[in-house]
Amino acid sequence: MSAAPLPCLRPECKVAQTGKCDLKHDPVELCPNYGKTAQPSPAASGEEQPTPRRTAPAAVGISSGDTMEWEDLEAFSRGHRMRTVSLIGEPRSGKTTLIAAIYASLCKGAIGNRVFVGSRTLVGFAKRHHLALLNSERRSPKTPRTSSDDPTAFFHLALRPNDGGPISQLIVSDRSGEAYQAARQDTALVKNLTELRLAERACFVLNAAKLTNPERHAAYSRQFKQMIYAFRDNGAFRDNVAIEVLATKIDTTKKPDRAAESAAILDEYEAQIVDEFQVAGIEFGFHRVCALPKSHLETGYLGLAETVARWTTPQQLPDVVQPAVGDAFRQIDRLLAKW
Ligand SMILES: Nc1nc2c(ncn2[C@@H]2O[C@H](COP(=O)(O)OP(=O)(O)O)[C@@H](O)[C@H]2O)c(=O)[nH]1
Ligand SMILES: [Mg+2]
Repeated sequence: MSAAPLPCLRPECKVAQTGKCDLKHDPVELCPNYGKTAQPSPAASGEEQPTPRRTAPAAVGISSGDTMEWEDLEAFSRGHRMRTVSLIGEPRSGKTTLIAAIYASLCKGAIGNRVFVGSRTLVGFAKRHHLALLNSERRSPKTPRTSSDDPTAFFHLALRPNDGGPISQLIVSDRSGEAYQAARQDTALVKNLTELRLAERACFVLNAAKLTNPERHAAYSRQFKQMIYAFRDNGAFRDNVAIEVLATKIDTTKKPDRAAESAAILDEYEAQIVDEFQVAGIEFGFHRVCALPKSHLETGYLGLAETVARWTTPQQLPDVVQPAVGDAFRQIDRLLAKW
């Protein structure tokens, strides 16, 4: 037989025998201890209590401002119509410096007629720019090497034409030149260059310093074209991709002792490459930039505004407006016909 429950929580209270509350509550039911039994503690009962489930508040993502990776870009693409450019080139061709130069130019004001509206990757830009230009104790500026282990980095810029046109959400990808070099040599690796499928515009960065160097010209000019062929012919790009060759380090070709010779080499190579790669239906261009005029200061920064303008030219979208119906039956159609 189980013992009757104690009518009071306080063991010294005699309410069970006398019917009177030790604490003088009358009626006894008013006593907060009356009719309650002490709960055995979990430790005393030996039972393991389930730990109460705590639901964490939903995490709020705070952008670090560094370059975007694939997951960030996927999230970004769900909310924005992007203009995508992939910078492609062998190591040390000048890809990262070009990005740093565009950022540096925007820090001073509009670039050509494109005004800065915003960026999700300002910290990423600032790091590249800082490392490209501000490393102390160096006799000349130097961009740190993009490591082959680094994932593809995506930079973002929101730009608006200063005549008030629509804002372009520009995304530029940068990755280590080693990955591109390896894929040129072994085309089985082309499929790993996933950022290229995303690109509306493939920008092959041509190192003009190497091209115009008599000792390196032959090998380099061949390898450069080989890279375009390897990627284009192995399905690296989407069907309607625009391809451009961007000859950078133009300042190195302007040194007075070899300027005429270098200009002739560049012109000839441009004519050759345009002839080979220009196909009907695909935009193809050859352009020149100087992103860091350290070899010939007089050249100055060159071609940056044109480059950004090209990358953010408003797209010609198909017209989806219904043609107006003449002499329409419905009032709404007649209204539309007036416009
Ligand atoms: N003279 C000159 N040097 C440049 C120019 N652009 C880049 N460089 C230098 O070329 C080297 C490689 O540049 P980087 O941007 O790191 O090449 P990446 O490997 O293609 O990203 C660095 O030392 C840069 O300072 C340029 O327009 N002119
Ligand atoms: Mg780099």
